[in-house]
Amino acid sequence: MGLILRNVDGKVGTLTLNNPARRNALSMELCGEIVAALEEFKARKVSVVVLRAEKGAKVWSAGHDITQLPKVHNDPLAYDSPMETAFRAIQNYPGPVIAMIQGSVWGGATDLAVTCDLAVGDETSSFAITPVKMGLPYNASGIMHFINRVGSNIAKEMFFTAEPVKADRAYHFGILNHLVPSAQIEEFTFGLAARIAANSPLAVSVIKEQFRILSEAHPLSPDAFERIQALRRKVYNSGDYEEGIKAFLEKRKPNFSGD
Ligand code: YXS
Repeated sequence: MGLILRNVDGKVGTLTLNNPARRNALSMELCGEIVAALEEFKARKVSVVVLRAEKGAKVWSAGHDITQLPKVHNDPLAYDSPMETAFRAIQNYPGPVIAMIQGSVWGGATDLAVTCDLAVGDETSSFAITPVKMGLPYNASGIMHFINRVGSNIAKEMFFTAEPVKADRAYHFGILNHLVPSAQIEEFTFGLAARIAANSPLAVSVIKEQFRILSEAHPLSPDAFERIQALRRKVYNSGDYEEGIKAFLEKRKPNFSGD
Protein backbone atom coordinates (compact mmCIF):
# COMPACT_ATOMS: atom_id res chain seq x y z
CA MET A 1 0.00 0.00 0.00
CA GLY A 2 1.06 3.64 -0.42
CA LEU A 3 1.84 3.58 -4.15
CA ILE A 4 -1.28 5.73 -4.58
CA LEU A 5 -2.09 8.41 -1.98
CA ARG A 6 -5.78 9.17 -1.53
CA ASN A 7 -7.41 12.40 -0.38
CA VAL A 8 -11.04 13.53 -0.38
CA ASP A 9 -12.03 17.18 0.01
CA GLY A 10 -15.79 17.57 -0.23
CA LYS A 11 -16.91 16.14 -3.57
CA VAL A 12 -13.40 16.12 -5.10
CA GLY A 13 -11.00 13.21 -4.62
CA THR A 14 -7.27 13.21 -5.38
CA LEU A 15 -5.13 10.20 -6.31
CA THR A 16 -1.38 10.86 -6.18
CA LEU A 17 1.08 8.55 -7.95
CA ASN A 18 3.54 7.91 -5.16
CA ASN A 19 6.53 5.87 -6.33
CA PRO A 20 9.06 8.48 -7.51
CA ALA A 21 11.97 6.09 -6.98
CA ARG A 22 10.54 4.01 -9.85
CA ARG A 23 9.34 7.13 -11.69
CA ASN A 24 5.75 6.13 -10.87
CA ALA A 25 6.01 3.15 -13.23
CA LEU A 26 2.58 1.53 -13.72
CA SER A 27 3.37 -1.69 -11.87
CA MET A 28 0.66 -4.26 -11.25
CA GLU A 29 0.67 -3.18 -7.59
CA LEU A 30 0.26 0.54 -8.42
CA CYS A 31 -2.48 -0.20 -10.99
CA GLY A 32 -4.27 -2.36 -8.40
CA GLU A 33 -4.19 0.55 -5.96
CA ILE A 34 -5.72 2.88 -8.57
CA VAL A 35 -8.63 0.42 -8.97
CA ALA A 36 -9.07 0.03 -5.20
CA ALA A 37 -8.94 3.79 -4.60
CA LEU A 38 -11.59 4.43 -7.27
CA GLU A 39 -13.83 1.81 -5.63
CA GLU A 40 -13.46 3.67 -2.31
CA PHE A 41 -14.16 7.03 -3.96
CA LYS A 42 -17.25 5.58 -5.64
CA ALA A 43 -18.54 4.33 -2.27
CA ARG A 44 -17.92 7.79 -0.81
CA LYS A 45 -19.80 9.39 -3.73
CA VAL A 46 -16.79 11.45 -4.84
CA SER A 47 -18.03 13.35 -7.93
CA VAL A 48 -14.73 14.32 -9.54
CA VAL A 49 -11.27 12.73 -9.28
CA VAL A 50 -7.91 14.41 -9.89
CA LEU A 51 -5.06 12.00 -10.81
CA ARG A 52 -1.63 13.57 -10.23
CA ALA A 53 1.99 12.85 -9.36
CA GLU A 54 3.96 14.44 -6.50
CA LYS A 55 4.19 18.25 -6.66
CA GLY A 56 6.75 19.38 -9.23
CA ALA A 57 7.39 15.83 -10.51
CA LYS A 58 10.04 15.63 -13.26
CA VAL A 59 8.40 12.37 -14.40
CA TRP A 60 4.60 12.03 -14.05
CA SER A 61 4.90 8.32 -14.89
CA ALA A 62 7.41 6.18 -16.78
CA GLY A 63 4.64 3.95 -18.13
CA HIS A 64 4.21 0.20 -17.81
CA ASP A 65 6.68 -1.35 -15.36
CA ILE A 66 9.03 -2.91 -17.91
CA THR A 67 10.34 -5.44 -15.40
CA GLN A 68 6.79 -6.79 -15.20
CA LEU A 69 6.07 -6.95 -18.95
CA PRO A 70 5.06 -10.51 -19.81
CA LYS A 71 7.88 -12.39 -21.50
CA VAL A 72 7.83 -13.05 -25.24
CA HIS A 73 4.94 -15.25 -26.56
CA ASN A 74 2.51 -13.58 -24.12
CA ASP A 75 0.22 -10.64 -24.90
CA PRO A 76 1.81 -7.72 -23.00
CA LEU A 77 -1.43 -5.72 -22.98
CA ALA A 78 -4.04 -8.41 -22.44
CA TYR A 79 -7.61 -7.36 -21.68
CA ASP A 80 -7.36 -8.42 -18.03
CA SER A 81 -3.83 -7.08 -17.42
CA PRO A 82 -3.54 -4.75 -14.38
CA MET A 83 -2.84 -1.65 -16.51
CA GLU A 84 -5.80 -2.25 -18.85
CA THR A 85 -8.02 -2.97 -15.82
CA ALA A 86 -7.00 0.37 -14.30
CA PHE A 87 -7.80 2.15 -17.60
CA ARG A 88 -11.31 0.64 -17.61
CA ALA A 89 -11.80 1.58 -13.94
CA ILE A 90 -11.16 5.20 -14.95
CA GLN A 91 -13.49 4.98 -17.98
CA ASN A 92 -16.23 3.39 -15.84
CA TYR A 93 -15.84 5.73 -12.85
CA PRO A 94 -19.19 7.57 -12.42
CA GLY A 95 -17.62 11.00 -12.63
CA PRO A 96 -14.86 12.85 -14.53
CA VAL A 97 -11.24 11.87 -13.86
CA ILE A 98 -8.94 14.82 -14.53
CA ALA A 99 -5.23 14.11 -15.14
CA MET A 100 -3.10 16.91 -13.68
CA ILE A 101 0.27 16.57 -15.34
CA GLN A 102 3.68 17.90 -14.42
CA GLY A 103 6.72 16.21 -15.90
CA SER A 104 7.27 13.67 -18.65
CA VAL A 105 4.76 10.92 -19.42
CA TRP A 106 5.86 7.68 -21.10
CA GLY A 107 4.26 4.72 -22.83
CA GLY A 108 1.21 3.29 -21.10
CA ALA A 109 1.11 6.38 -18.85
CA THR A 110 0.37 8.52 -21.92
CA ASP A 111 -2.49 6.11 -22.66
CA LEU A 112 -3.55 6.58 -19.02
CA ALA A 113 -3.51 10.37 -19.49
CA VAL A 114 -5.61 10.23 -22.69
CA THR A 115 -7.97 7.72 -21.06
CA CYS A 116 -8.75 10.28 -18.35
CA ASP A 117 -11.69 12.51 -19.22
CA LEU A 118 -9.75 15.78 -19.10
CA ALA A 119 -6.07 16.66 -18.82
CA VAL A 120 -4.42 19.80 -17.45
CA GLY A 121 -0.67 20.11 -17.97
CA ASP A 122 2.06 22.63 -17.20
CA GLU A 123 5.04 23.69 -19.31
CA THR A 124 7.12 20.72 -18.07
CA SER A 125 4.66 18.12 -19.35
CA SER A 126 5.46 15.95 -22.38
CA PHE A 127 3.86 12.80 -23.78
CA ALA A 128 5.46 9.81 -25.53
CA ILE A 129 3.88 6.50 -26.58
CA THR A 130 6.68 3.99 -26.96
CA PRO A 131 5.71 0.46 -28.13
CA VAL A 132 8.01 0.73 -31.17
CA LYS A 133 10.93 1.32 -28.77
CA MET A 134 10.06 -1.96 -27.08
CA GLY A 135 9.21 -4.00 -30.18
CA LEU A 136 5.75 -4.31 -28.65
CA PRO A 137 2.31 -4.49 -30.36
CA TYR A 138 -0.03 -1.93 -28.87
CA ASN A 139 -3.66 -3.03 -28.43
CA ALA A 140 -6.76 -1.91 -30.34
CA SER A 141 -8.51 -0.15 -27.43
CA GLY A 142 -5.31 1.76 -26.65
CA ILE A 143 -4.91 2.91 -30.26
CA MET A 144 -8.57 3.99 -30.23
CA HIS A 145 -7.90 6.17 -27.16
CA PHE A 146 -5.33 8.08 -29.21
CA ILE A 147 -7.39 8.28 -32.42
CA ASN A 148 -10.34 9.62 -30.41
CA ARG A 149 -8.15 12.18 -28.64
CA VAL A 150 -5.78 13.54 -31.29
CA GLY A 151 -6.92 12.08 -34.62
CA SER A 152 -5.20 9.46 -36.78
CA ASN A 153 -2.38 11.46 -38.32
CA ILE A 154 -1.05 12.85 -35.03
CA ALA A 155 -1.57 9.51 -33.29
CA LYS A 156 0.39 7.77 -36.08
CA GLU A 157 3.29 10.22 -35.72
CA MET A 158 3.35 9.66 -31.94
CA PHE A 159 3.33 5.85 -32.35
CA PHE A 160 5.82 5.73 -35.25
CA THR A 161 8.39 8.09 -33.69
CA ALA A 162 7.88 7.27 -29.98
CA GLU A 163 9.18 10.82 -29.45
CA PRO A 164 7.83 13.03 -26.62
CA VAL A 165 5.22 15.61 -27.66
CA LYS A 166 6.04 18.74 -25.68
CA ALA A 167 3.44 20.71 -23.72
CA ASP A 168 2.61 23.37 -26.33
CA ARG A 169 2.05 20.81 -29.11
CA ALA A 170 0.16 18.55 -26.65
CA TYR A 171 -2.19 21.46 -25.99
CA HIS A 172 -2.45 22.30 -29.69
CA PHE A 173 -3.42 18.69 -30.55
CA GLY A 174 -5.88 18.27 -27.68
CA ILE A 175 -3.94 15.88 -25.42
CA LEU A 176 -4.26 18.71 -22.91
CA ASN A 177 -7.51 20.60 -22.31
CA HIS A 178 -5.51 23.37 -20.64
CA LEU A 179 -1.81 24.33 -20.55
CA VAL A 180 -1.22 26.23 -17.31
CA PRO A 181 2.01 27.62 -15.75
CA SER A 182 3.32 25.22 -13.09
CA ALA A 183 2.84 27.83 -10.34
CA GLN A 184 -0.90 27.90 -11.09
CA ILE A 185 -1.66 24.32 -12.13
CA GLU A 186 -2.91 23.11 -8.73
CA GLU A 187 -5.24 26.07 -8.15
CA PHE A 188 -6.47 25.88 -11.76
CA THR A 189 -7.09 22.11 -11.76
CA PHE A 190 -8.85 21.95 -8.40
CA GLY A 191 -10.91 25.00 -9.36
CA LEU A 192 -12.02 23.20 -12.54
CA ALA A 193 -12.81 20.06 -10.50
CA ALA A 194 -14.84 22.06 -7.97
CA ARG A 195 -16.88 23.75 -10.72
CA ILE A 196 -17.73 20.38 -12.26
CA ALA A 197 -18.50 18.90 -8.82
CA ALA A 198 -21.03 21.72 -8.24
CA ASN A 199 -23.11 20.41 -11.16
CA SER A 200 -25.58 17.51 -11.07
CA PRO A 201 -23.42 14.42 -10.41
CA LEU A 202 -26.10 12.17 -11.92
CA ALA A 203 -26.28 14.14 -15.18
CA VAL A 204 -22.48 14.42 -15.38
CA SER A 205 -21.97 10.68 -14.78
CA VAL A 206 -24.62 9.70 -17.35
CA ILE A 207 -23.18 12.06 -19.97
CA LYS A 208 -19.69 10.63 -19.27
CA GLU A 209 -21.05 7.10 -19.87
CA GLN A 210 -22.78 8.23 -23.08
CA PHE A 211 -19.45 9.61 -24.34
CA ARG A 212 -17.78 6.26 -23.53
CA ILE A 213 -20.44 4.20 -25.34
CA LEU A 214 -20.50 6.48 -28.40
CA SER A 215 -16.69 6.81 -28.67
CA GLU A 216 -16.36 3.01 -28.61
CA ALA A 217 -19.16 2.49 -31.17
CA HIS A 218 -16.95 0.99 -33.89
CA PRO A 219 -18.48 -2.21 -35.32
CA LEU A 220 -15.63 -4.64 -35.95
CA SER A 221 -16.22 -7.73 -38.10
CA PRO A 222 -14.98 -11.06 -36.67
CA ASP A 223 -12.53 -11.15 -39.59
CA ALA A 224 -11.15 -7.70 -38.64
CA PHE A 225 -10.88 -8.73 -34.97
CA GLU A 226 -9.03 -11.94 -35.84
CA ARG A 227 -6.71 -10.10 -38.23
CA ILE A 228 -5.78 -7.61 -35.46
CA GLN A 229 -5.08 -10.45 -33.06
CA ALA A 230 -2.95 -12.33 -35.62
CA LEU A 231 -0.92 -9.18 -36.39
CA ARG A 232 -0.33 -8.50 -32.67
CA ARG A 233 0.65 -12.16 -32.04
CA LYS A 234 3.29 -11.88 -34.76
CA VAL A 235 4.86 -8.99 -32.85
CA TYR A 236 4.72 -10.32 -29.29
CA ASN A 237 6.10 -13.66 -30.53
CA SER A 238 8.97 -11.83 -32.23
CA GLY A 239 12.62 -11.50 -31.39
CA ASP A 240 12.16 -7.71 -31.51
CA TYR A 241 9.85 -7.81 -28.48
CA GLU A 242 12.36 -9.97 -26.57
CA GLU A 243 15.18 -7.58 -27.59
CA GLY A 244 13.17 -4.48 -26.57
CA ILE A 245 12.76 -5.67 -22.98
CA LYS A 246 16.33 -7.03 -22.73
CA ALA A 247 17.81 -3.74 -23.97
CA PHE A 248 15.91 -1.73 -21.34
CA LEU A 249 16.94 -4.05 -18.54
CA GLU A 250 20.58 -3.97 -19.75
CA LYS A 251 20.31 -0.16 -20.05
CA ARG A 252 21.42 -0.15 -23.71
CA LYS A 253 19.88 0.77 -27.08
CA PRO A 254 17.88 -2.07 -28.65
CA ASN A 255 19.14 -3.70 -31.88
CA PHE A 256 15.97 -4.70 -33.73
CA SER A 257 16.18 -7.28 -36.55
CA GLY A 258 12.58 -6.77 -37.72
CA ASP A 259 11.49 -10.37 -37.06
O1 YXS B 1 18.08 1.62 -11.81
P1 YXS B 1 17.01 1.72 -10.72
O2 YXS B 1 16.75 0.42 -10.01
O3 YXS B 1 17.17 2.91 -9.83
O4 YXS B 1 15.61 1.98 -11.50
C1 YXS B 1 15.54 3.09 -12.38
C2 YXS B 1 14.76 2.62 -13.60
O5 YXS B 1 15.09 1.31 -14.01
C3 YXS B 1 13.35 2.66 -13.05
N1 YXS B 1 12.38 2.81 -14.14
C4 YXS B 1 11.52 1.85 -14.51
N2 YXS B 1 11.32 0.60 -14.04
C5 YXS B 1 10.35 -0.13 -14.65
N3 YXS B 1 9.60 0.31 -15.68
C6 YXS B 1 9.78 1.56 -16.17
N4 YXS B 1 9.00 1.99 -17.16
C7 YXS B 1 10.78 2.39 -15.59
N5 YXS B 1 11.24 3.66 -15.82
C8 YXS B 1 12.21 3.89 -14.92
O6 YXS B 1 13.29 3.80 -12.19
C9 YXS B 1 14.61 4.09 -11.70
C10 YXS B 1 14.96 5.52 -12.08
O7 YXS B 1 14.99 5.54 -13.49
P2 YXS B 1 16.08 6.42 -14.27
O8 YXS B 1 17.38 6.37 -13.55
O9 YXS B 1 16.04 6.02 -15.70
O10 YXS B 1 15.44 7.89 -14.08
P3 YXS B 1 15.70 9.18 -14.99
O11 YXS B 1 15.08 10.28 -14.24
O12 YXS B 1 17.12 9.25 -15.40
O13 YXS B 1 14.87 8.91 -16.33
C11 YXS B 1 13.46 8.90 -16.26
C12 YXS B 1 12.92 8.25 -17.57
C13 YXS B 1 11.41 8.06 -17.42
C14 YXS B 1 13.24 9.17 -18.77
C15 YXS B 1 13.63 6.89 -17.74
O14 YXS B 1 13.51 6.13 -16.54
C16 YXS B 1 13.01 6.09 -18.87
O15 YXS B 1 13.25 6.38 -20.07
N6 YXS B 1 12.13 5.11 -18.47
C17 YXS B 1 11.47 4.27 -19.47
C18 YXS B 1 10.34 5.07 -20.15
C19 YXS B 1 9.64 4.13 -21.15
O16 YXS B 1 10.19 3.83 -22.23
N7 YXS B 1 8.43 3.67 -20.79
C20 YXS B 1 7.66 2.74 -21.62
C21 YXS B 1 7.39 1.46 -20.79
S1 YXS B 1 6.60 0.26 -21.80
C22 YXS B 1 4.99 0.82 -21.88
O17 YXS B 1 4.60 1.71 -21.15
C23 YXS B 1 4.04 0.22 -22.87
C24 YXS B 1 3.97 -1.28 -22.75
S2 YXS B 1 4.45 0.68 -24.52
O18 YXS B 1 5.85 0.28 -24.68
O19 YXS B 1 3.59 -0.04 -25.38
O20 YXS B 1 4.30 2.11 -24.58
